[in-house]
Amino acid sequence: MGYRNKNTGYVNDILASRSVIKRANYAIIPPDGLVNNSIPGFENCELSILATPKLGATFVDYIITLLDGGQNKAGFGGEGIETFFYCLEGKITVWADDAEHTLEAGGYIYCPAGVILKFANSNGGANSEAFLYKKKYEAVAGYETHVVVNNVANLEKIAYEGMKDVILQNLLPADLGFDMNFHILSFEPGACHGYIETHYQEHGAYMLSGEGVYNLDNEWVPVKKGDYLFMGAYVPQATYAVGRGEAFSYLYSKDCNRDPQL
Ligand code: UGY
Ligand code: MN
Repeated sequence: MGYRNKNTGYVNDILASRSVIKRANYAIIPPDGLVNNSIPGFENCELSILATPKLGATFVDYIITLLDGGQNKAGFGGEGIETFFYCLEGKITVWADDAEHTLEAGGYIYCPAGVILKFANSNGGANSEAFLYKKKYEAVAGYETHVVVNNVANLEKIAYEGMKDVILQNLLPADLGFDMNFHILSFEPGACHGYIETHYQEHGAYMLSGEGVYNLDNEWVPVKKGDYLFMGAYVPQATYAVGRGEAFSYLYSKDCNRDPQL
């Protein structure tokens, strides 16, 4: 149900939801409960806001359907704000300041603070889907970031912490200028984390494929493709991949390379 799958109106059952919102701790946001938002600059886009500072995140995540003519040519990001844009489906032209690139599924662009990101659907009249992120950049003297444009198909597949059926891909460079990174973790059915993580860093995670049972603050919850998870600082977290045949994978952000502020 819900606007994202165009299934609105009365249901023949009791209203129910898989959403769980624990502010400043964690959140599970399935697509069914999302609503359409209009934000100046975004034209012909259906846009849902995911994690924000109101939920306890230091970043903002969005999921966007770019309709025919969907674009943001007014510009996104800019002074003090770094941005990341990931093409989930379709074909999207992006500009970092004035340099043009084309993204297809798995393609992404990172724009440093001060660089304006623009984008436009270029999928021949069909919709495209994208994930968008912004955060205040935490600068460190002597280091800087740069525009990154790539596709996950080009990235090294790393056996995660020695487990061959858990694959990690790092989307941004390890340079200390970057105060965050995006990663994809992909678990074959039956694979899992090696331990329940408890760490200072936050995540916003978009489920790309498959199904898993996720431990968030020691509650086990089923999640699947299309769901979004917010994991705040220190929330215990781990997953078992379940489902049949398809890997459980998700795209997620993680802050890095900075000493926590007092
Ligand atoms: O990088 C991470 O912290 C990652 N392993 N966390 C997670 O998958 N919840
Ligand atoms: Mn983690």
